[in-house]
Amino acid sequence: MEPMKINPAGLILETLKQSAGYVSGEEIAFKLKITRQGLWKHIAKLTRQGYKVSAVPHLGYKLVSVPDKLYPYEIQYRLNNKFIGKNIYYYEETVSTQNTAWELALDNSADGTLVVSESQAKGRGRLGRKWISAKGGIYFSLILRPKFIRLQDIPQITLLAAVSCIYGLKKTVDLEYSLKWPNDILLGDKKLGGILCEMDAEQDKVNFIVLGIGINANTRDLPAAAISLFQYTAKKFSRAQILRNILEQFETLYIRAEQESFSFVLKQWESLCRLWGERVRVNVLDREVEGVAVGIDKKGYLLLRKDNREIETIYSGDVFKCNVNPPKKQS
Ligand code: BT5
Repeated sequence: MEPMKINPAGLILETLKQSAGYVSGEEIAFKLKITRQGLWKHIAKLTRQGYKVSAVPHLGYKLVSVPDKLYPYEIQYRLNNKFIGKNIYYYEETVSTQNTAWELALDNSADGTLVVSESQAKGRGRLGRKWISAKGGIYFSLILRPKFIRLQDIPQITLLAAVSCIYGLKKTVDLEYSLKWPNDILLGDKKLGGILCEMDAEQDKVNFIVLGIGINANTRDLPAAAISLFQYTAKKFSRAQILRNILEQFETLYIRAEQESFSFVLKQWESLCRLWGERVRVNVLDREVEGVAVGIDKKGYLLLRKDNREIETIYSGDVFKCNVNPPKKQS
């Protein structure tokens, strides 16, 4: 499938969005250096994509409504970024944006390239778990080629992404979001989104990172432990706007981490996590550990105070509050 990129249709949209009233066809055609017939074809294409454009003889064109789609020109409209999301590959459906992004990364796609899809046939979480990816959600992967990140810093990219998601979401709609170690974005006590960080590395050198994020925005049917913005508020949101806000927050934090270090991200992450002082159970691959969550260390790993008062550092696993049952196992 061919990716969708910014094209004259995007520029026509931009012109229409900037005007409250009608814009004459002559004016648009002149601005874009295309014929009136060419303009008409692009408008027809936009209409097929779900845009409602009013066309009135002698007056011109006016944008009436925009579909809730993650089209590149919707994401990039007023995107205030230097490199994150400057290059976008859009799909109606992919197997997984992680797979597509990985192939593009191997094919030398630029730092900050975004792969976004309306749905995924086989969206995945950590350890090959399934990520429900029905239409209405936001599914995307970023290709990152950081020069400043060493292998041991990689978990902190997940934390940085999580903080960006909360700030980006808050900018769109201010709700009770929080974070759960290591990669969950919660709304109330249910999972609103998740982050998957995969990388290509050799020895201490990180070649590229494929950072995948899934957010239940306008999704309807989800399991009991999950929630979408729509389910929580009974309102629909512009997914393109949410994604744009997240991308802007991500670039700001990423550049700051490059200039300073990750320590500010760790502080922000800690302040957005509601686990501290809670008794939790952690499933660590082949065993279970119980204790009180007390914080994260300088590298972003979870610190657990066990009953014998020893502090154990948890490098990976799934955390559950002791009064909450873990969700049923999925393949
Ligand atoms: C994650 O894994 O939370 C990472 C999810 C990353 C998804 C994005 S979407 C774009 C990109 N392309 C992909 O293929 N993946 C990334 P983990 O911590 O392992 O959580 C997985 C668990 O979350 C599942 O086992 C379910 O219990 C639960 N789950 C599945 N789908 C969900 C959904 N849509 N919302 C909330 N929880 C879900």
